[in-house]
Amino acid sequence: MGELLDNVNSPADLKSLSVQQLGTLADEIRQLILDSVSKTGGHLASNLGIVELTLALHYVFDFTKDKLLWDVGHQCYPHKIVTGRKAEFAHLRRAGGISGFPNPTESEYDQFIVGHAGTSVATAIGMALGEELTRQKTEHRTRATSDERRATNKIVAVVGDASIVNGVSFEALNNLGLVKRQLLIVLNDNSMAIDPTVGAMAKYFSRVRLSQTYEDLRDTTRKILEHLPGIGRSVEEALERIKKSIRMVLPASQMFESLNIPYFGPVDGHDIGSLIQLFGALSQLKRPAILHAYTKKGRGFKPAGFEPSKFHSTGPFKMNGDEAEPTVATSKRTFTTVFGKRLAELAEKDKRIVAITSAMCDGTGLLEFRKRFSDRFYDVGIAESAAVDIAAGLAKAGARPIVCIYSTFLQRSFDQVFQEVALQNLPVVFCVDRAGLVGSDGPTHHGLMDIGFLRMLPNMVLTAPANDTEVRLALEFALAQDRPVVVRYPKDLVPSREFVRAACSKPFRLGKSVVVKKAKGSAIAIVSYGSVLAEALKAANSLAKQGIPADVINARFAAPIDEQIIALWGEGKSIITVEDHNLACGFGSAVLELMTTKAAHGRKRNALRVLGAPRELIGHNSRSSQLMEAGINADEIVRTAKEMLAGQRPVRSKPRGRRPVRGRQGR
Ligand SMILES: Cc1ncc(C[n+]2csc(CCOP(=O)(O)OP(=O)(O)O)c2C)c(N)n1
Repeated sequence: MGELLDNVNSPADLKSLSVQQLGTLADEIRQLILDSVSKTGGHLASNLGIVELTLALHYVFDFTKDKLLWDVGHQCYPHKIVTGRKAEFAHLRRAGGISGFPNPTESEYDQFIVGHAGTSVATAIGMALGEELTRQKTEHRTRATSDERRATNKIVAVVGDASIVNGVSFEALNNLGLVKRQLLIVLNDNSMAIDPTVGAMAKYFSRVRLSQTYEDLRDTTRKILEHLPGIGRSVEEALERIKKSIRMVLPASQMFESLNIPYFGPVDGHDIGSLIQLFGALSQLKRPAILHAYTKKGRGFKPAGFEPSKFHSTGPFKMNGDEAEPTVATSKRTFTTVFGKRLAELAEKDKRIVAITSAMCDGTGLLEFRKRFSDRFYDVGIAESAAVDIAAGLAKAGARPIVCIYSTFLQRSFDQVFQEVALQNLPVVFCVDRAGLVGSDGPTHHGLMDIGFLRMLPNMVLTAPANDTEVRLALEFALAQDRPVVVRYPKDLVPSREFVRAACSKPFRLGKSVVVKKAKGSAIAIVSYGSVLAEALKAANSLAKQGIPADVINARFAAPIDEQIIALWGEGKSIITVEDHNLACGFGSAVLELMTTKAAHGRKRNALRVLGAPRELIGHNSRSSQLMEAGINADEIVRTAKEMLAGQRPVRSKPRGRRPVRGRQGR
C-alpha cells in the first residue's frame, strides 16, 4: 500500500505526521485509488484531485464530533481511506463491499447517503441549526458551565464548483444568514463538472482563475493567515484588512460578499501545509465562511489529467505506458448509444429538434449530437429544474426539445414537468436514461421511481422500448406526438439483433401493446414493460420446456395502458407483469388500477374498487364540487358499494359530474 498509509487506520494517525509526510501520504493514497479503481471501476478524476484537501481537513478537524458533509459524494474515496476503510477498497462498489458514495451505515464519519449534487450546504445549515437547538436544550437541562456552553463542534461542507451553482446550493447560500455559528464551506474548484463547467458562474470563476498566478495564491494564503489569527477582531475587520492587503478585490469574493458570506481565497488546494493553517484559522470563526481552493482533477495520473471527463467515472482499465486501456470490452450498442445515434439522424432531417442535458452530455449519449448540431445543443449544467423549463419554453416557441436526463436526476424536476410541461400539454420529449437498476452506483442512482411520478401527470404518455429497434421507433413516435412523451430505457446493452425482430419492428401506436408470443392453450400471460421483455421471453421459453404454455406481451406503454392487457384477464388468463421499476406506482400498479376500474369479468369483479382523483385536470371550483367531480364523496362510495354488492356491471369508468377542463387526456 505504501509505508505511511500502512500505518494510517484512522484520522488520529494523521496528527503525528509532518507536512512533508502528509504530502507523501497523499501520493500513496492516490496510488491506492488508482490501483483499486483500475480493477473495480469508479469515480477517479475527482478523487485524485481532492486528496490534499481531505488530509488537511482530517488533520485539523475531529470528525468524530465535527461534521463533514460531501456534495454529490463521488469524491469521498480519500475520506473513506483515512477513516478506516482502506482495506475495503478491493471491493469498492461491489456486492458486499463499500459503496462509492458516503453512507452513515458504513462509518460514523459519513453523515448522509448522497449521490445527487447541490445538497451539502443546505444540509449543513440544517445540522448547524439543529445542533444549536439541541445544545441549548441540553444546557438548559444540565445547567452547563460557561466553558461547556462555548464548546460547540464544527461543521464543514465540501462542494465542487459545478455543484455550488446548482439551484439547491444557491437557495441554501441565500439562507446561510440563518446560521449564527461556525460553518465552513470549502469550494473545491477544479473548473470541471464531468465536462468543463458551463454558464455565467463558470465564466466568472474561470476569469478569477486565469488572473491568478501560483504566487498570487501563496500571497493570498499568507495574507489570510496574517490577519485571521488575530482572533478577537471581528470577521469583517479581518476581511477588510485581507482585501486591502491583497492587490485587487477578487470578483469571486464580490459574489459571495454580496450575499454577506465572508469569502477567503483563492488558495492552492494541493498545498497541505497552507491548508492545515487555513483550516485551523477558519475553524475559529464564529460565523459561516467560504474558503475557495483550486485543485486539479485527475492529479497524479496523466490520462485522467488530460481527459478528466473520460476518467470522471470509469470502468476497469489497465495501464499501457501513459495510456489507460479498458479491460472490460465496452460494447458500443447500449440503449444510450442507439438512442444518441438515432437522435442525431432525426435531427439531421428535423431542424426543430433541440437536445438539452444537465451536465450529462456523454452519459446520455449526446456526444455526436453536440458535435454535429452545436447550435441546437444546450448543456445547462447541474440544473435539472431549469433544463425542463427551458424545454417547455422551447416547445412553446415551436421547437421540438428533447430533455436527455437520468431517471434519478429527473426527480429534481418533478414540479417543472408537472406545471410547465404536462399542465400545458407541451410536446417535450423526455429521454429518460438509467431508468431501472443501475449497478455499482447503487441506491442514489437507481431510476426506480420515474413511472410512478410521471404516470399520474395529465397528458403524459409513458413508453419504454424493449430493444434497439424499439428505441428508434419510440423516438420517432415521441417526436410525432403533440403532447409530452417519456421514453425510458436502462443502463444496459441492447439485446442481440435477432431479438424478436418481427414483433418489435411494428410502429408504435399510442397505448397499443404488441403480442410477442402467443402460446396455444396458454393459461398465463407475461406482460413486460421495456427492456425486461428479454427476461419475459426467457421465462416463457423455460416454461414451454416444462410443458406450460405462456403468452408474452410487450406492453410498450405505461400511460395510457392498453386495455387489451385487461382483456386477457377477461379471457380467463392469469397475468404476470414485469418491469425494471419499484412495485409501488409502477407499470404493474397501473395495470391493477385499470383492472379495478374495468373489472367487468367473472367472479373477481367486485373484489376491489379504488376511488380517488382522476389523471384529468379538475378546474377551479368549490372544493365540494371538485370532490364531487372526482368522485371522492359519500354518494360515490355508496353507489360503488351498492353496485359491488349487487354484482352489477360497473357503470362508471370516468369521473362523474362536470366535464374535465380539457378533453384530450390519457389514462
Ligand atoms: C442533481 C445531479 N445532477 C447530475 C449529477 C451527475 N454528476 C455527478 S458528479 C457531477 C459533476 C460534479 O462537479 P463538481 O461539483 O464540480 O465536482 P467535481 O467532480 O469537479 O469534484 C455531475 C454532473 C448529480 N450527481 N446530481
